[in-house]
Amino acid sequence: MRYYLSLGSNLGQRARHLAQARSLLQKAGVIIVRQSSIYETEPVDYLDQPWFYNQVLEVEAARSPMALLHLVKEIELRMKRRPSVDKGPRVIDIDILLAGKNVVQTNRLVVPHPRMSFRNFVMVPLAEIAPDFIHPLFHLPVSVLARMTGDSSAVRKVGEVHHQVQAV
Ligand code: PH2
Ligand code: MG
Ligand code: MG
Repeated sequence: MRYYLSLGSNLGQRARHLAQARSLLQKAGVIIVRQSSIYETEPVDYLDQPWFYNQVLEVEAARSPMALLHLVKEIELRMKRRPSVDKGPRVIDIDILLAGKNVVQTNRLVVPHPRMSFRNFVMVPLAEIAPDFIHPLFHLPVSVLARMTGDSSAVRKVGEVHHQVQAV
């Protein structure tokens, strides 16, 4: 199944943490199909913390949404993410944004991610690699939703990347 994942880090060597997360995903058999540029982003929700590096990945994974959630939690633990204040600083955060056109609503996982459409740090990188993807609940393309976040937090590109990573 095709997924979109959001990566975030705001502690230590942020770019290296994103790279390590991508590499651990690949080692677990997840294929990174496209990746956005990395953006430096102003914190939202919990404001008194360092700026983040954020990136969005399009991946192909032969796993159910719950199995992919299990894997990303394992990678977060492996990268020594320690419990912190809710929405506070972290070495790595890996969130499942979208699982194809599927809608998942369980206690442990909600997809599409319920806050994604209100966050520039998600929608700007997502629109870079998937502008035409139709949000399965709002029925609008990502490029349109990215202009409707209502979020005024700053997002700036750190480095350009080659979007195409692996052909499937
Ligand atoms: N993650 C949060 C809370 N706030 N702000 C930015 N800019 N980037 C994030 O990844 C982020 C955040 C909780 O996961
Ligand atoms: Mg998060
Ligand atoms: Mg998370």
